[in-house]
Amino acid sequence: MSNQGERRFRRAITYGTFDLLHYGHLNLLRRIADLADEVVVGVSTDGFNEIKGKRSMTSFEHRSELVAALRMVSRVIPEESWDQKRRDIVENGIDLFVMGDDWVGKFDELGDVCEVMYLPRTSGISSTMLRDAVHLISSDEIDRVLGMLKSVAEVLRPFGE
Ligand code: C2G
Repeated sequence: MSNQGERRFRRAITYGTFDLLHYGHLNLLRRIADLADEVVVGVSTDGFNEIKGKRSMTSFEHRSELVAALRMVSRVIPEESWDQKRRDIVENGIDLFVMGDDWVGKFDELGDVCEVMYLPRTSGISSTMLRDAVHLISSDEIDRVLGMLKSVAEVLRPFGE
């Protein structure tokens, strides 16, 4: 963790859905906090998720509460549209815009109002992976439990006759 002196920027911003908050999100926010004194996060609203074509397991309220609870996050604002970034940067006195490098190049046009940086994504984890794992476990798990219940019913049947 860099000390106050090394931080090159005053206030950074990043945006995202942050569904099923995981260590990939945390790694990004931690690295941003190493670069800037304050970190503002634009959390995508449920309505904007629809525009992005993204389904999230948890609501905007829960996703933004979790992000706001992180020690390195100074403030959370709603992300409702693709084109609010420039206004957010100017209105919030942002001097650093950061995204994971799956977005590399996509926001370079903001370079005239602040520094634009893309940091490497954390490999091996994503909200999609976690979402799929939850669905996978639930269907497999249900099948396994149903099988067990059927076996128990078979054993008990003679006693019921
Ligand atoms: N991220 C990461 N490592 C991961 C997963 C995500 O560094 N393993 C980063 C992404 O690159 C992004 C941020 O975490 O910068 C949030 O990721 P998502 O919640 O998936 O947000 P996204 O759908 O990329 O929305 O206007 C910008 C959009 O709202 C970004």
